[in-house]
Amino acid sequence: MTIATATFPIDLGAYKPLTLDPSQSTLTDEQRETLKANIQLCRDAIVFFTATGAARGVGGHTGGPYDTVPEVMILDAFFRGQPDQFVPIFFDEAGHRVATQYLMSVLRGHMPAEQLMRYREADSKLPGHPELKLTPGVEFSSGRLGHMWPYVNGVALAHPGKAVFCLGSDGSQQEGNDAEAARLAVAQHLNVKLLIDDNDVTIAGHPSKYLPGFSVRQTLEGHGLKVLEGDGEDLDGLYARICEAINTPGPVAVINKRPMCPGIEGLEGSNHGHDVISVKLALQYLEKRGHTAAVDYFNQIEKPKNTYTFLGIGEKWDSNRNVFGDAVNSVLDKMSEADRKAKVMVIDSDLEGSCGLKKIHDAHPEVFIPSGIMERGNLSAAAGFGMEEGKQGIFATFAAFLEMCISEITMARLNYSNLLCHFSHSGIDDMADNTCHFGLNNFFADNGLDDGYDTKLYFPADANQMKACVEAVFFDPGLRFIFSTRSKTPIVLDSDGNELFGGDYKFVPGKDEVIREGTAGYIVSFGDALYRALDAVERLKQDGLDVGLINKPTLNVVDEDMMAKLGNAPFVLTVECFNRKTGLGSRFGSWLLERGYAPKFAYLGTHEEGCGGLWEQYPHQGLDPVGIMNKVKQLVG
Ligand SMILES: Cc1ncc(C[n+]2csc(CCOP(=O)(O)OP(=O)(O)O)c2C)c(N)n1
Repeated sequence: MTIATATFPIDLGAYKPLTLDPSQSTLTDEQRETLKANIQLCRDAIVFFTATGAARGVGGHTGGPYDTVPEVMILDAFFRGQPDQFVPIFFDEAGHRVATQYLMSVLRGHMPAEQLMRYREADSKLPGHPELKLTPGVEFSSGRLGHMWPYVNGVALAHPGKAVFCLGSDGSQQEGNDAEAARLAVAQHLNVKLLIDDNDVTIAGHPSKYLPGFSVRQTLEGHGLKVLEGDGEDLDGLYARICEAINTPGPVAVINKRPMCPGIEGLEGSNHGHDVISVKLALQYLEKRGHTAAVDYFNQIEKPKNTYTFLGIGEKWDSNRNVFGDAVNSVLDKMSEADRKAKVMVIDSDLEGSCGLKKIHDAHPEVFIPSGIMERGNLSAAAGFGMEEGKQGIFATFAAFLEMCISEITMARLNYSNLLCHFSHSGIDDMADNTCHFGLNNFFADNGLDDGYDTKLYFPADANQMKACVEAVFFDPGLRFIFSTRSKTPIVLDSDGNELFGGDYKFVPGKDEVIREGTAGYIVSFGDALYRALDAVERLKQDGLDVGLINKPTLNVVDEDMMAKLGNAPFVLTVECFNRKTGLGSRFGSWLLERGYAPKFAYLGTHEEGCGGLWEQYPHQGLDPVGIMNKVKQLVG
């Protein structure tokens, strides 16, 4: 584990609280030198403490916060110099740049610098995106792209006479929300100033390549904003443009062109700079900058590991989000190229590497569209492709963003689309990104009426079941949603140690599956909660409590035979990673009652905001085997 007593190895005391006045649009030599020193210091600090996230295996983001340091330093000096002229908050649309917020919190005296060395660690209160009221000094919540500018418009309306800043990015500008925000800002002449880092880098690549024709400047000019574009690394020019933006009433966008990670060898201009810097490159950078103590600190960091041994599973763990891509490929491989092109279209929203679509991109580029960060539009495009019988549109992103697409899903259903969606990063496991990235409300996808066009929700439990599920439902008509987690899941075994979903297993939509029989009562579970529930069941059996386990891989279809079996059991406990308020448990009790069954009943699910970190999210929610066993004992006791 991290040595908690170590001191922050870069002297943040060297930070010089500068005061600037935007009515003076040129910098004195002294101001310029101070700004430059502050920028370098903060960039070094960001490289250092975000890399501790890489060293601990909790990931993170370096390039975005590193890039935008110059504008943040200028704002900090304005906020100090003219506090009444501004809402003094560094609102940021790109919440992954949270390192900036944490660093500014330290520089403003809200946290000790040492806290930064626990970036993204469980229970450190430094999760992957800013969360208001969680972290001292953090003044807003962010993390879903395109969700902040519209919000900042409201802040500006609430503070007439003050300028409100919003740090933006060429990634967040791709979201439709920002186009709406632009129109409102222009129509209402809101005093909103956007500082947009236009580095031509997002996660999957370069917008100029995958979205040719898209121009942040032309987009915003088209909406009627005044745009001041220039080189973000030219400090005098940047300063002058920000001053001009402040001195011009109404909405202004200051667009700052720069390569990703300027000055970081190995990352400059690369989309790998979006993610956390590798320890190797960070050491190289810090060594070159003379930060020996920072370099030495990495020797003390140990990757935390979950050492718990789960019962009922095989040795192999696999990543179902990638297995989805492999499984789609195995269907596509069997089709002719002409057939594939005519019948299948797969569209990405800048997350192909994370949600398994890259596998399809690599194997079958002829059916693949690498698109922008435009989930709503991309889902609708997939649905439109699948409007005709025999055609399938395939869409994928993180489950958190399913919440954005509910209306598009409704329209896809009303248009009788054939749409196969993969929402990876469902639930909470391994989510250092924390609460704004939890995929909790996946049942919202089943938002049609009883007589509506077919909609099915599937959450396979392991790699075998994912393959079987994709194969079984690929050509089905209707809306199909397949869920997977960020984390790997183990292969589920039967009581004899054989792979439960291996061999000639066939996935049958709508059918619940007995994983273990039991006489004391049943746990009903699915997805990545299933193997944890299985471990609990095995241990309870060892303790003499004969609890059974049911897998419910089709989440939204009642299996009447299984209901009869469960209804006559002494208790039913549902265990899931989804929101307790909207998940399976919130409806399973009604399903039992309306059939005249009344076993003892309880339901476990995600019910609290996250604790950061990786697997630690599960015990934090009481969803780990210990939490499950305790709940069972409560029910039977
Ligand atoms: C609504 C939404 N969709 C997708 C994501 C996942 N995501 C996080 S950052 C990112 C790319 C961001 O690019 P940009 O904002 O330009 O940041 P930079 O790469 O410059 O750090 C994506 C797609 C998200 N956080 N929110």
